[in-house]
Amino acid sequence: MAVQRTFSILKPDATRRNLTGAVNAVIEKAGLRIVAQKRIHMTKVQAETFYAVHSARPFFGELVEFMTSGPVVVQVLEGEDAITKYREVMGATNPANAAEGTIRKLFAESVGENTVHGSDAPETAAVEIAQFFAGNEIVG
Ligand code: IDP
Repeated sequence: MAVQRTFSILKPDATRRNLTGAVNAVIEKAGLRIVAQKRIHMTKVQAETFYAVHSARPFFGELVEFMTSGPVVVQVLEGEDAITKYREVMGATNPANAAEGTIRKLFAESVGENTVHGSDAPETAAVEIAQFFAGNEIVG
C-alpha cells in the first residue's frame, strides 16, 4: 500500500476539553505524520458544505451546530494506507462500539460529539483537504 494523505478534524469537544495534544499523541503513535494543521472556527456554511452528504439525515442540524460551537483543528495526516489506518485509530462512530485504545473509545462522549473526523476514501480525502488547505500549507 502506498503512502496516502487523509483529512482529519479534532472536533469542538476535543478543543473544549483541551485534548488536542492527547489526540495528536495517539495519531503519531500509530505512525501517522501530521503534515498540515491549523485551528479554525468553522462557519455555518463551511460545516454545511463539509457535511453536505448528510444533509437529509435527521441529525444534520445538530451536527452543524456542534461543529460550529467552538474551535476545531483541521489536519492532513500522511502515512502508509493512511485513510484506513486513521479510520482504525479513530474507532467506531459511536464510542460505545469503539474498540479499546481507539481515539473515540479513549475520549469521545457520544455518537454526535465523537472527538474526530477522518476521510473514508481517497476521493473524499482529496475534496476535504482542498476545502481547508492550500497546497503550500501541506509540508510533508
Ligand atoms: P464517521 O464520522 O465515523 O465517518 P458518519 O456516519 O459519516 O460517521 O457521520 C458523520 C458524523 O455525524 C459523525 O462523526 C457524528 O459526529 C455525526 N453523527 C452520526 N450519526 C449520528 C447520530 O445518530 N446522532 C448525532 N450525530 C451523528
